[in-house]
Amino acid sequence: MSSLFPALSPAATGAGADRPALRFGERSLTYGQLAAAAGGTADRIRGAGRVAVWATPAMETAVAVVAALLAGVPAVPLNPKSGDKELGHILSDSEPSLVLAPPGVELPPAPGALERIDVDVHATGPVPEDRADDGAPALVVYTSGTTGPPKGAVLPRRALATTLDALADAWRWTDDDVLVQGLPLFHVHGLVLGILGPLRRGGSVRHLGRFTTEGAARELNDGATMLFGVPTMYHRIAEALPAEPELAKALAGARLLVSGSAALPVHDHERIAAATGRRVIERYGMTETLMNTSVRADGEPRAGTVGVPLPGVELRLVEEDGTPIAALDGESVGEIQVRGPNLFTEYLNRPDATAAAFTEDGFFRTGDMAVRDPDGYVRIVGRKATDLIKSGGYKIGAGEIENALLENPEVREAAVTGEPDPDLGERIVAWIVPADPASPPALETLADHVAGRLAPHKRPRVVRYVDALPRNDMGKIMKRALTDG
Ligand code: MCA
Ligand code: AMP
Repeated sequence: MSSLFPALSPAATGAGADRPALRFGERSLTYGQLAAAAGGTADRIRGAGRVAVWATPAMETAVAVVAALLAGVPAVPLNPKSGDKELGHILSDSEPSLVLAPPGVELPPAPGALERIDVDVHATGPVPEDRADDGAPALVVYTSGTTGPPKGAVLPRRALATTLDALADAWRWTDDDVLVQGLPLFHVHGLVLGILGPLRRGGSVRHLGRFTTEGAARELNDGATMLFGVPTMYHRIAEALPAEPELAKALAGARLLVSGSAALPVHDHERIAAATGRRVIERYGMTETLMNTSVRADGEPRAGTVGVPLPGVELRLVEEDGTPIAALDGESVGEIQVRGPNLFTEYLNRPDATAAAFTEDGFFRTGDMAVRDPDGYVRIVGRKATDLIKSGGYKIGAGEIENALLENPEVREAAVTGEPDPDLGERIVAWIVPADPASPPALETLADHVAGRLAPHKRPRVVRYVDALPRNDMGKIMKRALTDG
């Protein structure tokens, strides 16, 4: 039983009430104002079973999530761009008793049917005494698997606290730090690291609403000390640097530039280093595990590595049969398995999937393949499942998209793969056997279909028409045989 946000306690806000906490564009809240707003909102949701949060990239989302955590009520962040099918699944699976949303925002039918509380960022109420247990659920974050709909990873308060404190240790992250970021707030990266992180430290965050290189440059040149982003954002920075001297100056002056959610290509690392004299550091995590490894602020930011295990995280590489690989030789490839207080407790309503995710001795099977260098640095070299695609830092399951595509009458058969993309890391490719070969469905039709049902980031970016899908004797689609030309 310990407070997740010591800086919001009445004692702390007495002395530090005027310290900046959150800024979204023109709107900002000090610690005193945030304590009052979250306290007021917490008061209205106390006793709720679970609350959904309509997670727009806005102040209301931060206030809503902090309020839920203060009230000891698990929060389920929803992607406000999710389509009907995805929203329907998440809501029927997580059964929130109400939804917290910004005033004036229209909700689609499924969340619209729930009791709604408009988040008032000017509300006032006392910060409740933090009584929840460390093992109590704090967040349920939905994450895609290879097949089927997304699973809700239940993250206990302990995982949030330990991962953020481990990052503070690794990054020398303090209350003097001012973070700038433009990440979505319905995933761990933007929400846990990018909002709850600064608040746990007593520092501040400026959220850009949506990421732009100009926004990042402006804030870093105006006092921000850290930048968090996915590789696509750093790729866009690398592309923009030659024409934007303000951006080079901004990055050169930052205390820490951190990339995560997917691998940052060495080429982008090198271009940024050459133009700014600064190296981006990478950390490696997952929705289910929060953060596992990082290059430390005082460590060597070697391109292509994600650094060393964070304090409290046990990490091992194992062979196919589960035998641990002891060698730190930079060559022996194994699956990363992790154990520690940073882990989730379960997939909601999915005891089968939860059981399959852990080894007998309590290690979580990440599905990521890696080697370890002689000094212990972890180098991720691939993924076990070809049916998981990382696009723009979002994890997307091929099966989920295939199912959505098959619901379109113009599609007879569908297979989805990821292929390399310089901007997104991987782009989603739909291989389609059209119902009517004489008039195959256009890419735009399929993209709209998937965006409207699931989410825009899950839409195919490329479509390839085929007469038949390559299948093995068992009838299983051979994805590796699906290559362009
Ligand atoms: C385009 N759009 C559409 C359609 N086509 N909307 C509906 N239907 C369509 N057919 C809209 C999109 O919604 C978007 O709107 C705009 O057009 C541009 O789309 P897109 O090209 O996809 O966006 P982008 O600007 O290229 O996005 C790149 C991005 C984004 C900003 C880097 O991919 C992103 O925010 N990635 C972050 C992912 C992330 O946080 N992952 C963390 C999970 P609009 O512009 O209005 O949105 S991993 C994690 O949490 C673990 C723990 C970890 O390790 O971090
Ligand atoms: P998600 O399920 O969306 O939380 O994504 C987690 C996955 O993102 C991990 O299993 C990795 O495959 C990938 N990932 C996260 N950070 C990194 C990184 N720094 N380098 C390579 N892959 C990463």
